[in-house]
Amino acid sequence: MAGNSFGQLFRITTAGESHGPGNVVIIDGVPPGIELSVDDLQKDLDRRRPGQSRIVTQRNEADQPEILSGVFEGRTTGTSLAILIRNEDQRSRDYGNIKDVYRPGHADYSFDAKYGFRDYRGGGRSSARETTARVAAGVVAKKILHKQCGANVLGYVVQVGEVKANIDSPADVTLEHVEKLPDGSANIIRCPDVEAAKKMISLVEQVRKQQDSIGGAAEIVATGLPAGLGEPVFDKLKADLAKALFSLPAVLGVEYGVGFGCATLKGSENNDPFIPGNKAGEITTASNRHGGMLGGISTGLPIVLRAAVKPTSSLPKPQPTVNRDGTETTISTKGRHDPCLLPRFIPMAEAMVAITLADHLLRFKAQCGD
Ligand code: EPS
Repeated sequence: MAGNSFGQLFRITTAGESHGPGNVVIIDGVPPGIELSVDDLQKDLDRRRPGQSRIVTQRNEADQPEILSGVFEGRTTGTSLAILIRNEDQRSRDYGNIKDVYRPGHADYSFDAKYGFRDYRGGGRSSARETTARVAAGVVAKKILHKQCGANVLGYVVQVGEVKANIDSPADVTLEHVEKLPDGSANIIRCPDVEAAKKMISLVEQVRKQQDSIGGAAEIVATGLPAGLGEPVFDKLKADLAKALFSLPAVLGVEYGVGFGCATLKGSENNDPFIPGNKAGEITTASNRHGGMLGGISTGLPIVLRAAVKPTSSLPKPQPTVNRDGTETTISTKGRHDPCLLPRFIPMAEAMVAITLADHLLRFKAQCGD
């Protein structure tokens, strides 16, 4: 009922709020013997953490994970793995004025309508802060994918406002392209098309000056997976990946492969022809409009997904709204917010995709063997 768990054989359960003591994840189903350290977790947590650049929230937290159980002498034991990330830099006083007022675009109204009251500090349980726990779990999932089949999951920004990136071959983008510019400095927007990245950063800086925010889109690519992940009906891989991405805050759309572009295509234009692969007996397709899944089951081609992320709802700019008794008022949100969610969305999206794929890989192996 409560919906705080996700997955079957690789199962995560999270707890925590933006302004509580911390966020925690308990992971069941981690195979024994996987090397795991706090430093491994920190790498992706650093890519997600607030305060990492001038174009994200300036709430400054180190997001250092503590492994509470499930690891002994640097390797997973196979028992439940618990990871805690403490909250450090909360300023709950910023939220005193929204206790009885509904911030447009936020979950304030729907939480009150459901529970009768809410933790109004930050976003409470619906805060992006909760994703610290998922990113930590995502590191474990990435390790399982890599160890068991050499698979890799990588995300990057493809659109901010009207600025679109030109990515010729999603499967060839590397972590280096996403994190660094050619001069070695940090690619703070996480768009591998360098010209588009510059324009995106200027746009984010411009909307921030206007006390506003801007939306965008991310692409997430999984390579190196075998054919066969996903179940035929309700647990299609595409359905579980969509649920995984839609469970992240601010996601308004998910598509894979040609996505909504299929609406204008004829069947003969959309079908990817099957062809012999490089190795004897191997089968592949000449193109990848199907985004690596057919019948909701992986084909072995790269899985290519996109998520549309809304502009941050919290704005310093005054917006009309109502308070709890329905009286009209205006609100200007205090606190420290991202003018664009996309740069920090990337590790969150990678984590949810990796968690889903690790679960389906374990399920595939359990039923169909190696
Ligand atoms: C959040 C509000 C902002 C964000 C925060 C989530 O922080 P503050 O509570 O200081 O206003 O910066 O996000 C994070 C700190 C994070 O790690 O993602 C909220 O609405 O809860």
